[in-house]
Formats: sequence, structure tokens, C-alpha cells
Amino acid sequence: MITLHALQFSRATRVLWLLNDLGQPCNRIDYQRNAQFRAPESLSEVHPLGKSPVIEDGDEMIAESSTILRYLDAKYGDNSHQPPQATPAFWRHEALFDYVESSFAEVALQAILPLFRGKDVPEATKAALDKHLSYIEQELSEGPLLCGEDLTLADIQIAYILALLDRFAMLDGHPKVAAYWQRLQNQPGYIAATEAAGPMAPPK
Ligand SMILES: N[C@@H](CCC(=O)N[C@@H](CS)C(=O)NCC(=O)O)C(=O)O
Repeated sequence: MITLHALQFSRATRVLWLLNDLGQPCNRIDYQRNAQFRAPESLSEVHPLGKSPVIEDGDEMIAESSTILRYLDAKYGDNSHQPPQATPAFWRHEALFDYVESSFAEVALQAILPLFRGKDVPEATKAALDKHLSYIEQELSEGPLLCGEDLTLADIQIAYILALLDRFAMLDGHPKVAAYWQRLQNQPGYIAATEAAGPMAPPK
């Protein structure tokens, strides 16, 4: 059985969500965040980076949520959470999926981290985030989800960042993205994952 090392309020919910969609059970090992909102030292005994998620599947140990989602969807889902390979839709999805961790997360976290510490967000950071949320709005034009009607890995990947932004009311100026976030929260895999492991974002 797959083992999931799941830190509280973390990207590990992405993995749990996909596992639920694929009907794959897992042995979830939970780690509580410390007072500084960091991972406990015990996660560094699992993987050198000390981050979550990490999965173990037989002899494989895989870190990086995007790689884990691709691996699970290929191995257990027959790529059910992606458009058909070698189509324009496939490559558009690849770009959106990679965009979340490669570009969007960094900008969003620059806004979220000061708010966590009770500080103001610099205007330049707000402007950068605004640009990204407008981009996501544009990419939702074929909606209701990023790639139309079917839930994809990109939707699961982006949900964690939207949960954090929503926690700090940072989606208020982008009603289309806020409505998309509401739709994601109605997805059965999201509901099952958060019922099992708690919310993605820490409570207010
Ligand atoms: N790019 C990595 C990021 C992993 C990551 O930063 N995870 C956070 C939780 S969402 C973490 O473990 N933070 C704990 C810490 O840095 O102490 C991924 O997508 O898996």
C-alpha cells in the first residue's frame, strides 16, 4: 500500500485528493506543524528536504507534489486526470500544472507569509499577485474548471494555493477565481481528503 507522509495544512492534501479520486487507499502518516508553522524534525528523517508531501510506493520514494500526482495518475489512473496525450489540450494542461509550483506558488507565498506574521503585504507583491490572478481568470474562460468540465491534476495542484489566498481574503478582487475555488471545494475528492485529514489552510 502507498504510504503518504502528510504534514498538517499542506500540499499533502493534493495527494490525498487524487488518491481518493483513484480509489487508492493509503497509509497516511501525519505530522503536526510546530509553533513556527514549520514541519517537525521527524520529516527530515523521511526525506532530506524535510518537506511534505512524500510518498513511498514499494521501492519508490517520491517527493514533489507535481511528480507524485503525475506518478499516481499514470500508475493507478491511466492518466485519467489529464487531457489525451500529444494533443494541444495535453500541453496546455502540462503548462498550467507546472505553472502552479514553478511560478504561482512563489508569488502567492510572498503575499501570504507577511499576512501569517500579521504584517502588511508590499504593494509590489500585491500587484504581482494581481497579475497572476488575472492570468488564472483568463485561463478559466473555458471553465468551469481549468480544462473545461473535467477535473485535472492542474485543478488539484492549484487548490492548495487558492485555499491559502482565500484564508486571507486575497481572492476578493477576483470573483471568477473565488467562484472557481468554491467549485473545487465541491469536488468529491477534495471533500473526502479534507474530511480525512483536515482543511488545507489553517483556520482563521
Ligand atoms: N515544491 C514542493 C514544496 C513542498 C513544501 O514546501 N511543502 C511544505 C508544506 S505545503 C512544507 O513541507 N513545509 C514545511 C517546512 O518548510 O518546514 C511540492 O510541491 O511538494
